Amino acid sequence: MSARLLLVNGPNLNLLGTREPEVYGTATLADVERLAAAAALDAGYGLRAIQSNHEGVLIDAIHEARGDCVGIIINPGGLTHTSVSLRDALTGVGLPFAEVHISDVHAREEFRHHSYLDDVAAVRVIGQGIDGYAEAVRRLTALIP
Ligand code: CA2
Repeated sequence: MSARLLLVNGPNLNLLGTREPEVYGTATLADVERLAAAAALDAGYGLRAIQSNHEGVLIDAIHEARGDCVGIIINPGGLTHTSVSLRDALTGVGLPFAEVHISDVHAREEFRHHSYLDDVAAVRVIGQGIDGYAEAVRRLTALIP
């Protein structure tokens, strides 16, 4: 069986494709998960995907990736800008991870400019729409021995 990646999408990303197409495009979360799984397969990896609107559920999923996955691709949604606990979970499991943002957070409100993950992420992909997930898979898997 091939090694696996964990794809984590945080709060409100289940709304993709339903609102704010000018910011987030028209693709759905299912499209994102399909795209990332295809990129993982191309790179020789399997992929497990989770989305939750609950910080603790995301943290539990990150903990469970230890021993099961070799890397994590995460779009933490708004928790990017608020959550020390999510950062601690990611550094705590010690897996390399890619931080993805669909929109260009640096071109938006100032409160989106700060990330609690930016200095510990192995890869960051920002403002490339949903294609950024595939790019993150490619760049992260290139770093995994
Ligand atoms: O650009 C990104 O991917 C974000 O991580 C998305 C978060 C936002 O808080 C970050 O600053 C940047 C928000 C996700 C909400 O997604 C929606 C999608 C469609 C409709 C409404 C919200």
